[in-house]
Amino acid sequence: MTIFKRGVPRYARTMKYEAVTGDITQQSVDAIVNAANSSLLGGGGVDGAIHRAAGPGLLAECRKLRSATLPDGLPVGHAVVTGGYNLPARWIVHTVGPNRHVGQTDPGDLANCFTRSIRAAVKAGAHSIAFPAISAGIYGWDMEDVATVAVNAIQSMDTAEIYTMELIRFVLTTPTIRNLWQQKLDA
Ligand code: AR6
Repeated sequence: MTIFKRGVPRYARTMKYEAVTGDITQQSVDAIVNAANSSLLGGGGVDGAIHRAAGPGLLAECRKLRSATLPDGLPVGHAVVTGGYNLPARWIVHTVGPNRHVGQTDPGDLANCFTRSIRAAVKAGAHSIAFPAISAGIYGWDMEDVATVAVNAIQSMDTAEIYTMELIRFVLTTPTIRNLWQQKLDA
């Protein structure tokens, strides 16, 4: 039986979650998420890797976004979509995680990064999305806290709102970190 909620078939598709070891720039998914900074103009960590792999078209689109719609930059916990350029992914969702080093310790901001990135990807038309461990690098959050916040936030989303999303993948850099995220998914 199909249950309808707000006009969409609630159980029309099955969402799969997975945690893998790898490089997010190499993921063949519809959208990858960038742990960016508010400037959107690149940086280190996964942001630097994504800009290098995507090529100069990405920076040009980010500059246009800044001058057209985001003159003050992208606020913490928000998300914006660009093209994927030279990446296998069609879209990049840029989000800005909270930075513990400047006192941004609210888990709600981090939760928003995950949920708003999924909403932005769904709106663009993505059926699959890959996340890095947002804020667990240069921004100084504890990896287990990030995994807990991410999994709880995503699993609390209204399924009707994101029913077209079929795959949510977390891309981690070591087997130990991957296993930690898998434990959160299995809990
Ligand atoms: N694929 C998957 N994960 C990666 C990759 C990769 N290619 N490269 C790094 N990671 P970080 P943040 C992991 O520092 O903490 C930038 O300068 C990394 O090991 O990239 O949100 C931005 O411009 C870590 O576990 O993001 C901002 O200024 C996780 O991705 C700032 O860093 C996130 O680490 C954002 O800091």
